[in-house]
Amino acid sequence: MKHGLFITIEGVEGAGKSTVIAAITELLTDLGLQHITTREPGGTPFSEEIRAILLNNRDETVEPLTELLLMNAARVQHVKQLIKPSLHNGIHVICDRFNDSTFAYQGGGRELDMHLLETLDQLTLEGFKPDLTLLLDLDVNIGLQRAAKRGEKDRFEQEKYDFFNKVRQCFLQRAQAVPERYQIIDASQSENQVKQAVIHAVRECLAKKRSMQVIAIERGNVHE
Ligand code: T5A
Repeated sequence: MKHGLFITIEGVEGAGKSTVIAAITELLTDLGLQHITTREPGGTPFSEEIRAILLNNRDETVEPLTELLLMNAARVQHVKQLIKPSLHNGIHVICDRFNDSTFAYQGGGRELDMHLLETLDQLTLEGFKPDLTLLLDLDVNIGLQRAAKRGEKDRFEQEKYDFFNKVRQCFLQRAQAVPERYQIIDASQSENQVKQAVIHAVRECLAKKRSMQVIAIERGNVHE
């Protein structure tokens, strides 16, 4: 039985997610491990169309519930069409944002009812979750300054400090509640220090996975 690792990267705008994903890709390539990188919202052609709808600036106000439903719709497609089939083929999947972003942005930032989010999350993912979530924690102002260097702001980036601070606090609460799945990384460190911390966490996760597979093989539970 083959099964890849599912690793998600989370954090506020400009926390350095794209930067660390490049470092993880380099590590997995050096180790000769098959992997893909993907992102949310998005990841499949259909979900990328939903991403454009969600991120484009527009005059019409987008209702928080509309936003929530579209995030989850894109996720169903992404998980069923790309993430799960890749994992089942032994391919590691590195995903730029996943369901923690929904809890942080639509729950924390937009203040939608968390019970509603939990219900939709269960409907969307049926209990499926990442093996490891790296939370790049960063002061909101620093993140926004870094993100601002990129040019035109998308619809989310138009939000103010208070919104992103609620997002950050929600991420932290979720990570602190389940420490075995999350690694909180101080993203205010230099790029190199952040990359080293991320690589250490990914190596540990790979080692844990390997030792679990060895135990399963010894017990005769796995036929490779
Ligand atoms: N969203 C998403 C929801 O509301 N709900 C959901 O369920 C989901 C899935 C997606 C938007 O959708 C929202 C959240 C988002 O607003 P996105 O493009 O995925 O948008 O997210 P962004 O956060 O906008 O992505 P960014 O590209 O802004 O941030 P990154 O990837 O975290 O940052 P990165 O790596 O591009 O770095 C930004 C800059 O900082 C520098 C880099 O060189 C770069 O210039 N940098 C550092 N500088 C100093 N020190 C370091 N340690 C640095 N690391 C990076």
